Amino acid sequence: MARAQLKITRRQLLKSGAAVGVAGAIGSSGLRGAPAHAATDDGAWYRQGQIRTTYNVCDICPWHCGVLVHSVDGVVHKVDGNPKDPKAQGRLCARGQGGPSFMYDPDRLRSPMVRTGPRGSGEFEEVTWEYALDLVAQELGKIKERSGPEALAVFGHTGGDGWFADHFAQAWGTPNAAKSSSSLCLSPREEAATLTFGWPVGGHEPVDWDGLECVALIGSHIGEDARNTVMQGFAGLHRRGGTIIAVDPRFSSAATKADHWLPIKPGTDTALLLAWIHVLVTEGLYDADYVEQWTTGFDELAAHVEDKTPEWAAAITDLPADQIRETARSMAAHAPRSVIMPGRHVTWYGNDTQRMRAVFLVNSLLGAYGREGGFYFNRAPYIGDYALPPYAVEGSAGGCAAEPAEDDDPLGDLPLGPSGKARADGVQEAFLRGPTAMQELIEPMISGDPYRIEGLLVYGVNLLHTVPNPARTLEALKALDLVVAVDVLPQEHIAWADIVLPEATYLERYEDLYTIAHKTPYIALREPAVEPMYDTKPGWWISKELGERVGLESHYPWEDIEEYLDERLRSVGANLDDLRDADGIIVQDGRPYLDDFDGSSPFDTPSGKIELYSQLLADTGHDPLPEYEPTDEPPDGYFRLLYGRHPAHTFARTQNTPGLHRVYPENELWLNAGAAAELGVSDGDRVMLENQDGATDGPIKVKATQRIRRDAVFMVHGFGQASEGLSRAHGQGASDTKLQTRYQLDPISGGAGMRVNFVRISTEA
Ligand code: MGD
Ligand code: MGD
Repeated sequence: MARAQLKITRRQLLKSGAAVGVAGAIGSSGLRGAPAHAATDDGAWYRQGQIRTTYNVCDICPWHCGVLVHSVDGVVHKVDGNPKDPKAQGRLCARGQGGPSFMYDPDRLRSPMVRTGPRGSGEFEEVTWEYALDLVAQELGKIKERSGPEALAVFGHTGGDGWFADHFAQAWGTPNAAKSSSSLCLSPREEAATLTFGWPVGGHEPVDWDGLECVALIGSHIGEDARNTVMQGFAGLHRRGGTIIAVDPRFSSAATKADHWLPIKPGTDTALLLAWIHVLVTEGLYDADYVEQWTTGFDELAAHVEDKTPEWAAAITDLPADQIRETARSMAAHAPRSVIMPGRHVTWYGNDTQRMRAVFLVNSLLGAYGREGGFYFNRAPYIGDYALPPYAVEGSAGGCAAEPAEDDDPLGDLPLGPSGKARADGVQEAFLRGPTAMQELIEPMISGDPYRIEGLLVYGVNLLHTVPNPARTLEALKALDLVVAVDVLPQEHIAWADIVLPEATYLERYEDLYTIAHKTPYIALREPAVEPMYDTKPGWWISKELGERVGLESHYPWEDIEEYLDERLRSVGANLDDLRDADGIIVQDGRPYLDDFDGSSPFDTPSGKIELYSQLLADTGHDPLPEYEPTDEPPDGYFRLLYGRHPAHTFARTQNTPGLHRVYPENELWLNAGAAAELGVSDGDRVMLENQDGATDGPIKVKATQRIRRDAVFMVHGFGQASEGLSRAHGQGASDTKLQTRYQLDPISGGAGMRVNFVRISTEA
């Protein structure tokens, strides 16, 4: 391939264009390419011309609601929830409505860039796509020749990560591909579900909200965790007078709507769950017929919880024994229309798979799985793949965005959720330790152990805000031979990249089809509403151009994305126009309840039943039944650092979005009012935080409140941005990540528990 012989030296690079500082290259000199009114509210955009409506899947958060995008004369003005979309149900959260503002953020990356100064200096020059892609291909080729394909790590998250962390990585031949939504989010849950039911929960938690009567929330802070469908379901339950039990050290938004708030001592939830099981079992409140027909290991579980009384748990959790008993009875009174939410961000203290198993055991005793008003079975839609040669390395990088479609028998078994491919191949053991853990790939970049990772391709991952211990990530960024970043904004890690490839936002591009495992499985379309702004390109195009340059042409045989999508849709008797005619969504039939299985078992475990006792865990040296393990206590003078969401922001990606920044410009430190008084700190004071290892961040504004226990503080994740290219977010609030120098590894899933850090408060700010 002629391109592969191209020789570009750094010296030539420097000559090929004027070097510019980060502010010039990725700075904030106003909108190029968009009319000035695009991001403003002049109230009359809909009178300015013909409204064009296109179909899309929101990418402001990984929940991925279907949206209608309204534009006039090539300017996007408004997005609405697609009424036909089973997730959006015609509505959209504040973040989703901020989509156009995200797209018209004047700080966006505008052009491919190559680094000219030292790593971290943020000095780049703008180059052409041809030049940037040739250079990436050349450097990748060197790594492969020198050290093999596995010396490249590929990190991915956000909507287009499949083109990179799945497709490109597998075709290229590296097993070192990871998604932040796995080991830093939901891998313990998916591991626990696979061990218990034989399949993971999947991207969309299958709570059957419409008929639900009682929900218990272990952490899950619905309302602040602003997933559209979940908020709609929760609001419906509240409206109907359903029972709400909120277990949270903080009086969260959900707790304000709850019948019972259990201000639990952080890290002790497994003890509470075991006591709940004790009450259900000893008081005969479990669904005995369901347990008999669909579960194994009940006797072992009953013996295991015999001494796990509410009094035992009360001493551990700081909760009254009566409240523990009363809430267990309340859940049982509504069964099977009664569930504990499976949770989503569950990497908390390192023993997280066991805590999640305990959640699933309670739900099983309530008889909730496959029952109306409990949990439905979420089945992935049938759709064929584009025919391709076998990959060099098989296995998805996992994560909630990766929802492999059911690609064989449309009437076949249950869906494959994240990492389901490993399960389908009959290698369930491989699931222990989950998909590759992102935080564990950092070490070989620094130490070379067990072998050196030399290159990193990072797509849509906010490296220095997402992975705990960013100081260690920085070390890795310094040690790597090649760092390529595909992003839309000048996030902090961009300054450390050698080559930056700016992607078009989701409103400006096509994507692979969204195949959503759901009660009614469905296929959803992302199409561009407008042309990409500046010199940005869609991820599918970047992946294909790169693939072709590194000799992977056979893995990218499609002419363009429309041909690719048409070919996949052919397997369901449709094409792109049909999908548009169907309002961007093709809905299929599911098999949501046990009754849909004609007596056969939907559970895919070795026993074909829900495994209350896990032989697989016993065989691999783990506790076959969940045990409570204490976590370290905060040292004197320190508070446990807790974190979570704000309804107007997603992770660390929206803090600079003009419309969302206005709603919540900086985070606050929730501090117990009594503790604040003892420290001499008042509401609104700005303080610095220092963690147990001496890492500092801030200043952050104190929210002195009775809504949090005395032993913990809380802040919204995603603030404390150091990138000067983010003109609004820069320097606002504090970063939880920078204070997370430690994490506790979950031995079963590989998840990184991040709530094992402590901070003390200094008023010197
Ligand atoms: P959790 O960690 O369960 O996250 O959202 P969730 O899955 O709801 O919830 C945080 C809550 O746990 C806080 O209220 C905190 O006080 C409480 N907590 C802390 N420690 C403990 C403890 O030891 N025990 C108990 N019982 N509670 C504790 C995450 C989810 O949010 C995820 S993973 C994604 S992908 C989405 N992201 C997102 C977003 O970025 N922004 C908004 N607005 N919504 C989002 N929704 C989703
Ligand atoms: P974001 O901050 O949203 O989080 O991890 P990330 O997904 O890494 O970063 C998204 C990145 O993608 C940003 O760099 C953004 O600019 C870029 N981006 C946005 N849109 C696009 C696009 O269209 N194309 C491309 N190429 N890039 C785009 C989330 C992860 O973080 C998760 S899922 C969880 S649950 C954990 N939450 C969490 C936490 O609460 N606290 C701490 N300290 N760490 C956490 N880590 C985990």
